[in-house]
Amino acid sequence: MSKLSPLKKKIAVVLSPKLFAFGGGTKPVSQLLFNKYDTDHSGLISISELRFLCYDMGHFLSDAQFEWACTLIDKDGSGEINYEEFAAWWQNPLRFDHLLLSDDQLDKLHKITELFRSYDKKNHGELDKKQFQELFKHLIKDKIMEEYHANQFDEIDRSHDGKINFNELIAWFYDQGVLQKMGVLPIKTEDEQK
Ligand SMILES: [Ca+2]
Ligand SMILES: [Ca+2]
Repeated sequence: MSKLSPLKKKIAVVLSPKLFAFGGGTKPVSQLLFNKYDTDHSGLISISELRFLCYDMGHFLSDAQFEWACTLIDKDGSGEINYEEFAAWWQNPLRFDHLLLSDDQLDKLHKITELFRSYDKKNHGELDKKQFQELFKHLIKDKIMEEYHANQFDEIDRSHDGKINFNELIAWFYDQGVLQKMGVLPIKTEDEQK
């Protein structure tokens, strides 16, 4: 129940971040920012453009944190960030908290990386269906995943190329709450941050 008067309510709506527009447009902030930092207007944000964006917003990331930022935001592992990927990250109130991992969190992430690599026998940076099933057995044994997830290969393979790269696995882990469970991301609700 809001205690705001009708006029104040109206102002609150006008100033809500989703509707807030600058430059006279009515595009969402995420779209305006995307366009601003896509400096070469390729329709994608490159890794160097992302680095500039973070720095420009006052967040200086270490190399390890920045590498993680690319993994987390570039969900399909294409090497660039499309608008959909950018908006999904930007709309999360914890967007920068999720990038600025501590050494302890990065250590836990490293364990996932090592595990993924141990099944990527030929260092292709991605796992085929058979390799992924092997990784899956391991994750089930470690109680990170459940049996019923076993048939979700196509869902995890965001790029639909029949292979699962590390970014795709992380994106799926993120959606399933696995990163919190493993201590890579803090267990905090979005409300606690506000
Ligand atoms: Ca991408
Ligand atoms: Ca893929």
